[in-house]
Amino acid sequence: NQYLRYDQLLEAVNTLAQQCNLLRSNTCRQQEIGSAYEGRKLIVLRIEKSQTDKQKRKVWIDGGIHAREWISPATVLYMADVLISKGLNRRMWTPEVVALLDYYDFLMLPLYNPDGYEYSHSHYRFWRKNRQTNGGHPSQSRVCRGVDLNRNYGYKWGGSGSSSDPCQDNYRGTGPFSAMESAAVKRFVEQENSDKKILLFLSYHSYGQYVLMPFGFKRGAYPRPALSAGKMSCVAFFGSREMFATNHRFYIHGTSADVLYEASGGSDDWAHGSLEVPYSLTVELPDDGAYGFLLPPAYIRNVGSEAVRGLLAMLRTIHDLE
Ligand code: 0X9
Ligand code: ZN
Repeated sequence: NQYLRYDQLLEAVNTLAQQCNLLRSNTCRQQEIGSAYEGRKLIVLRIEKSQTDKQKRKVWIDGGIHAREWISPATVLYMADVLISKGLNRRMWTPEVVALLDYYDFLMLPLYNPDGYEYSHSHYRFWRKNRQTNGGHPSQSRVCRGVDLNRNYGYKWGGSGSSSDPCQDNYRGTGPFSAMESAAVKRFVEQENSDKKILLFLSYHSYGQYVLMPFGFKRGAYPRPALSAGKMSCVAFFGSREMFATNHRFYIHGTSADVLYEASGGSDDWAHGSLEVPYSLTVELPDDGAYGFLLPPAYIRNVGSEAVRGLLAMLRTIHDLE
């Protein structure tokens, strides 16, 4: 019902993890994968029904990489809640979610950019980047702080749609993974994918209502044929179709560069291009511009429910394709 502050959000994740383990012991774990520039924790919630099944594939889900996109962390938290209650609580469970937790482990980072998120609550609502100082920059202006974490990834870093100017909102940083937050995520995701177990990589943003696939760094660059060919667009389409069916909000699907704009150094491009994760998508949550980033909290449940149904449809589609 409301957009939580950083402390409340970590408390909510903690509560979820406890509930999860009451329903089924040793299923959820919180992992501190690193910290943000100002010291706030980066917490991944692992939902893992069996630690011994070596066949299980993994699903990575992150939210809140951009500070002002408040609906994103709220939605990722909502999705974790639904996976746990419908997958583990026998009073609520639905067979599809129960089966899902048998097939996949979920690694969820609801709040990627806690410093920026707090700043967008306390000082400036439309802040986007993290909050690091950009060493040696002569300007005292506060806009010259921060790195756009979604321009800081190592695949095709430094190309179009990213800026070398620290005062811009899409500042790419001094080099690939120069930001503490993205470096922590890189380290963790690479380690989790050392056996190529990540099947689906999802990043939730707002706003615009898109399901975006690689590549974003240049127009006319498409997912790797050997890994996915047309399959990824099929997954994007069925995800957007299901989200439309839920609340009649229409999502456009396509490659980022083709349907949105060229932007290099994004997480989705890195997951697919460098890590060779077969399915990598960025979801731009509602709305389509009426409220934009200022989406009222009354929308959280709606957006959460369509995001959950979209996720299930994407996983169902992947299951059928693989
Ligand atoms: O520009 C972005 O980082 C994303 N849009 S947003 O308005 N939430 O900032 C889109 C990223 C799409 N992916 C790539 N360009 N790789
Ligand atoms: Zn974003």
